[in-house]
Amino acid sequence: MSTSERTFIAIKPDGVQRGLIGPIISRFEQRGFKLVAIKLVTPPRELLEKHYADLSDKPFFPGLVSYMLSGPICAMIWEGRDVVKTGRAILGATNPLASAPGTIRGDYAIDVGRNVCHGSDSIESAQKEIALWFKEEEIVSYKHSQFDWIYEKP
Ligand code: D4T
Repeated sequence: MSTSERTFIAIKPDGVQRGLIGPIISRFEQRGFKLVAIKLVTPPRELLEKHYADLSDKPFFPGLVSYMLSGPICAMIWEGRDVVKTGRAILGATNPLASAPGTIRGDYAIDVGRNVCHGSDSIESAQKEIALWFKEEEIVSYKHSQFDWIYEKP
């Protein structure tokens, strides 16, 4: 388990339109994770089709891609110990009705087709998604900071 583990978190168009960027960022910050990249994007259809390639044969795929094209997305990379698994826990179950209260989806959503946010489901997916959504120069490093990162001390 590495302190430099990274995950890709996206606030989907419904989350952006509903003013949930701040609350979602707060949950990751307050938990102790580090924001290393962030941008608002309206990605091309091809990027979304690659992002959801594993779901391309599902009946909900066309609707999913249209929904993801319906407005800006807040794309982020968060870093920290066990951030992939813990990030998914912060988001809650894919179907918001199965998400526990206290999770993002459990507090803000009821519809699987409008589930506010996305989080990588494995370290391998995170690496692929980060490479798909971000250029290397868009990711910051805290390594040269004057101070240690308090949460990463042994
Ligand atoms: P994302 O990728 O949005 O974090 O979702 P998950 O990783 O939690 O779940 P997923 O890949 O199975 O689903 C991707 C995306 O499709 C939408 N969806 C899903 C939908 O509209 N209808 C459905 O029946 C399912 C299962 C929601 C998330």
